[in-house]
Amino acid sequence: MTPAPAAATHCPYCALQCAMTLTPSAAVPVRPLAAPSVTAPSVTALSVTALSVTALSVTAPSVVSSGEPRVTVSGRDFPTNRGGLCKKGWTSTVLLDSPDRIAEPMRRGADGTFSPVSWVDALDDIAERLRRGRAEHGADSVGVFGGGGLTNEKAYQLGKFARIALGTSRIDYNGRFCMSSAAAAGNRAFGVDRGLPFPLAALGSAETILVLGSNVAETMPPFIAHLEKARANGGLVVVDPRRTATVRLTENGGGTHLQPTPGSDLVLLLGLTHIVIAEKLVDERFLRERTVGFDALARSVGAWWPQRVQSVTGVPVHQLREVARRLASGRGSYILTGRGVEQHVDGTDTATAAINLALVLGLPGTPHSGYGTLTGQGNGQGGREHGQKADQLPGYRKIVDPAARAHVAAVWGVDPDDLPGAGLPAVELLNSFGQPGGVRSLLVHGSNVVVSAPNVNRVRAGLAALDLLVVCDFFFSETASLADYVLPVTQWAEEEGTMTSLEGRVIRRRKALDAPSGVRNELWIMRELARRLESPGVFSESPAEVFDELARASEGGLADYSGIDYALLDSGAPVYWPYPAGSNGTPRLFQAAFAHPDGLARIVPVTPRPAPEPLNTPGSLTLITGRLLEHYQSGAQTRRVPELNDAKPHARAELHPTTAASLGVADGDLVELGNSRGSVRAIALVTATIRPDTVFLPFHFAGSECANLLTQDATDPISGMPEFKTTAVTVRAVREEVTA
Ligand SMILES: Nc1nc2c(c(=O)[nH]1)N[C@H]1C(S)=C(S)[C@@H](COP(=O)(O)OP(=O)(O)OC[C@H]3O[C@@H](n4cnc5c(=O)[nH]c(N)nc54)[C@H](O)[C@@H]3O)O[C@H]1N2
Ligand SMILES: Nc1nc2c(c(=O)[nH]1)N[C@H]1C(S)=C(S)[C@@H](COP(=O)(O)OP(=O)(O)OC[C@H]3O[C@@H](n4cnc5c(=O)[nH]c(N)nc54)[C@H](O)[C@@H]3O)O[C@H]1N2
Ligand code: SF4
Ligand SMILES: [Mo]
Repeated sequence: MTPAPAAATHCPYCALQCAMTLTPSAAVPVRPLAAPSVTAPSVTALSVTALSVTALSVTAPSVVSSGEPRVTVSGRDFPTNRGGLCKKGWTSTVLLDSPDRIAEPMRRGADGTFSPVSWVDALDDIAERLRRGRAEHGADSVGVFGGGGLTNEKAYQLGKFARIALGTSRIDYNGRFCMSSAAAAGNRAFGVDRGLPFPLAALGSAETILVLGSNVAETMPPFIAHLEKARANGGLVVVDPRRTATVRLTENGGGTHLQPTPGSDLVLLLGLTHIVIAEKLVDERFLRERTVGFDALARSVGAWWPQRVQSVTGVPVHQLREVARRLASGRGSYILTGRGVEQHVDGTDTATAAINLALVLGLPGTPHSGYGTLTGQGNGQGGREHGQKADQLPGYRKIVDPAARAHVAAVWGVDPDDLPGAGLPAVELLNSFGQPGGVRSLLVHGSNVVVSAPNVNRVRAGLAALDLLVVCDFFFSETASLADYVLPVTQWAEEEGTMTSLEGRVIRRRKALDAPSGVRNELWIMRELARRLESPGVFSESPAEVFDELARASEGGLADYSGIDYALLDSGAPVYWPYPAGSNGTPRLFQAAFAHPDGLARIVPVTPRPAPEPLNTPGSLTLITGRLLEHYQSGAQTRRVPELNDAKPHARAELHPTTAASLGVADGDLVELGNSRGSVRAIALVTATIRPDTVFLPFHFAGSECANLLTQDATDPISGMPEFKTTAVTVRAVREEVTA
């Protein structure tokens, strides 16, 4: 038997898109697997002080198998991960043969149990019910919820399917929970939103890097190699209310930890900007030649003198001054934001304040410096460019723009007047379920909303009120378990496609093995439904054909892919968008001009607003939520990987020793966190890494451990981002129950 060739591809999980090679097991040379080499080099966050950043990328064993997967993973050298992978990457192939995998379409019967059904029967019935729903309640009664994990091809086709096969405006996706605030701020300031407008490896030349609200050491472990120079220079500054694994990289001379009160980052940034202006550290020439709006900003930060900022944020004046001066040193400074500062009701303004600080220092678009946001999901960047967003058409175009409608309608072969208008952002979409005039039938592609959306009790009630819920997934996720139909789809190693990573680089996902016979690619599912719905336009099931169409649809847009095709990507050339036909792409944006028509960046003054729900009220703690190294998102995938789940089987509520003592809680005790929306039970993890006024929960767990039972569905007025990061809760010990 000739072994199948190895496939050069990328990890299925986060936006770092670490390069990996998948080798079919038969092709793996037989070699003794000595005990140490079968253990994946998990970059454990807790051993960060001992971690040699370079060793991480080179000492990874080349072959790791967990169980006997049909393919084995090896890290592949690439500028972003330099051969390194985290635990999730090493164990990613386990899910291809997971016993939980859904092998054929499933239909929920009247008794609530699922039974198999043929593809033809499932698709016929779904199409008929969609057609009926549309006839009775209008096209906008059908909704689509997409995901930032979908390939560019699937994300593009889903947007097209919604607009022309279903005729609905009601499409949005989980990127609204992820990148929408930074995207809105980037569009407003620079005229374009590419998360990192420079190659990631450029960070390696910086002497100062300010990381606000990101815990990259756990969320993208191989990333930390790019922080090494700044760290060696003592210039890594991490802003986080917790002393995270990333914060620990600042210890021993690596840099500075600023530990603000949760939700006070906007004030912190206004304070840093105030100091930069007051100490005359601004880049006057840059401001004059490349920006507009400085005078209004200077006036607006006037009131945020250091002492006042200290009293709001808790960050001492001397640290504020040190950080401002260091950023202005002129020796290469980057400012990066993550979800910790963006997932708030003022997330767009906070990201704007970070951009304003970068602009007064003259960082964006200049060599060895810049501002960027760290995109999260595997295709979180591409997923926000091709039309899954409620207000958007491919090429990062606006659906309300007549020229954009005309261009895209021509590519799709439809009349521009037949395209629907703008729909509803994710939280409003979810909250419309079962409401008069709201969505009654829903298709979900790549999200587990009953775990990951804010205020999930409300989401669950909305899903229950639907006439039809169809979920495409590999597993019975918590959302799939509520569906009328679950359609099993191919996983990453079983399909071809492209992804656009956090640095705006388009990369190839390659097929390594055949999918189980009962599962289908989503491009095929969309084609089959479109045919049954007698849709206009062409719905190809070939990823390369869909990509070529996407490239044409994007032509002339902000995210222009028109010069890219599979042959170019397969040549291994670095491909950064915008990549108009005939160009060589754009590794570094903004070198000559920003993307506004006049080429100037906009400095937009922003000011703090009162929180929708008060924090720090007597008797309450501030709940902050985030991630653990071992789990990905709603946990639908990683809770099914034994090695990951065994390491972190439950949500643990992190409490400061002083707070725990005052509540009478010891490490390992069961606690209940509650507020008006719900309650969560979790085991206490008593740790001094957290502030006494806060409690931390990861959001990867379901059932009574689901953090989003407590979160608010109040949203940012510009981006629609929910307030995921802060919520007031009460915490009490649960006495009657004994934990294992
Ligand atoms: N292991 C793992 N890695 C992942 C993912 C995953 O689920 N698991 N998901 C991927 C995705 S989609 C994303 S979006 C990224 C997210 O990556 P990150 O942004 O790094 O992740 P989070 O843990 O959500 O938030 C980062 C930090 O914000 C802090 N924080 C909370 N509130 C505040 C605040 O008010 N101010 C400040 N300054 N900080 C605050 C938290 O303490 C936390 O340490 O990770 C990607 N990588
Ligand atoms: N409290 C709190 N809540 C949060 C956050 C937080 O920090 N705190 N972070 C938010 C963020 S940044 C994000 S990105 C969201 C993410 O949360 P979700 O949107 O729930 O993301 P996943 O858990 O990745 O869900 C993806 C689902 O789709 C399936 N899937 C994976 N790939 C594909 C595919 O190609 N096709 C199809 N059809 N299915 C696929 C997986 O099996 C899984 O069930 O959570 C948000 N929720
Ligand atoms: S950091 Fe981990 S999860 Fe993210 S792409 Fe790399 S291996 Fe995958
Ligand atoms: Mo995300």
